[in-house]
Amino acid sequence: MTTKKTMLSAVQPTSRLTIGNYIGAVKNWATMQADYDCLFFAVDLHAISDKRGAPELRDQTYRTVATYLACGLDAEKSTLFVQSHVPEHAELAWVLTCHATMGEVSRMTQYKDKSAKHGDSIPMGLFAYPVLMAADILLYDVDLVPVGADQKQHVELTRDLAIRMNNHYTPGWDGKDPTKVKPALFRIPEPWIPKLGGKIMSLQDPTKKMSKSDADLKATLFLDDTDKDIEKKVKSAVTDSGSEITDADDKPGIRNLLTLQSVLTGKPIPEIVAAYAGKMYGHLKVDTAAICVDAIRPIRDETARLMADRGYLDQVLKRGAENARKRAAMKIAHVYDKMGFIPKT
Ligand code: AQP
Repeated sequence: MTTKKTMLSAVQPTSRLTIGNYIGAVKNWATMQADYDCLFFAVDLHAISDKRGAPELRDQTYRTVATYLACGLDAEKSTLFVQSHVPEHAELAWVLTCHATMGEVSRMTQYKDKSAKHGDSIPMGLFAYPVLMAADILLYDVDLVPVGADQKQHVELTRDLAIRMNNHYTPGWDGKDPTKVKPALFRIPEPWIPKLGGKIMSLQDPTKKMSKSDADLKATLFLDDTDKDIEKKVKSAVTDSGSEITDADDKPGIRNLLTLQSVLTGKPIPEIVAAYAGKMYGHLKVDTAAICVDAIRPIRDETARLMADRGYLDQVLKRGAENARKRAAMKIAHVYDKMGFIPKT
């Protein structure tokens, strides 16, 4: 039995991973995995909340897992799997759907942003997405969920649902009097957001988050972009009026480049700014491009190597799913029991 706290996080295999997914999420998972009992997975069930073709989904799912490994996730230390290999995620999602309210789910900012392009035909899956995410987390009694800033609201919804269900099905769970404490139905997870880099911005519109499914390919640095593409994209990044390199609210484009540099080199932003005194935006772009090339190149090369070895990826996923399924089956049986479902014989 491990005494480590449990940590869980995931990426949607909707497209190739971006430097935003890396800095806001996967890079931190790799550093933290030694200290936690970790579950990392590709949320393929989430990815179909916006339609895509079967070959694309399959390829992106493998690519997501290969990228995880290339970014330093270790299949010997962490449980790596694919969401659809553990059917309990969908089962618990239905249970939570019956306890969530339309009002609280419709307040989710990401839903408002992502549904805007669908007019009157918003897929229900897009609406229910945060409830499935809550199931992903609550299924494993998770302590910590490292995410980018855009997902904080979803972790807060997860906490609200867990507290609601604990109060209903395990009343007294949170008693401050230790003699009254009962085991809760669900552990209440905490979000973890990096102090810097929790929201890397689009290179073409620095007021908008960099997203892997942005239609404008120049807006996004993918973790398998060529060196030339990275250089071109960073050099054509939209910057701000003026010419002084400062970290200021009215210079979101410059701030984004400074953030990329700072997270990837470990240098504090004021030190980077000081080094550019009297220099032009062009200098900042050239250096940022070189730093991004150095960070992305090994990830790209290792991802390509792993993508050519499907047998190995399948082996990693099989082991991960077996481990995750054991934990998930125990949890769902406990939840069903507390809710009054007749046990399977
Ligand atoms: N730009 C970003 N900066 C920092 N962190 C980010 N994340 C995403 N974009 C940035 C974090 O990456 C993790 C995985 O994200 P996801 O795939 O589950 O969904 P998302 O937040 O919707 O990411 P994308 O890239 O914008 O995907 P699409 O385009 O498919 O919707 C999360 O921890 C997220 O916060």
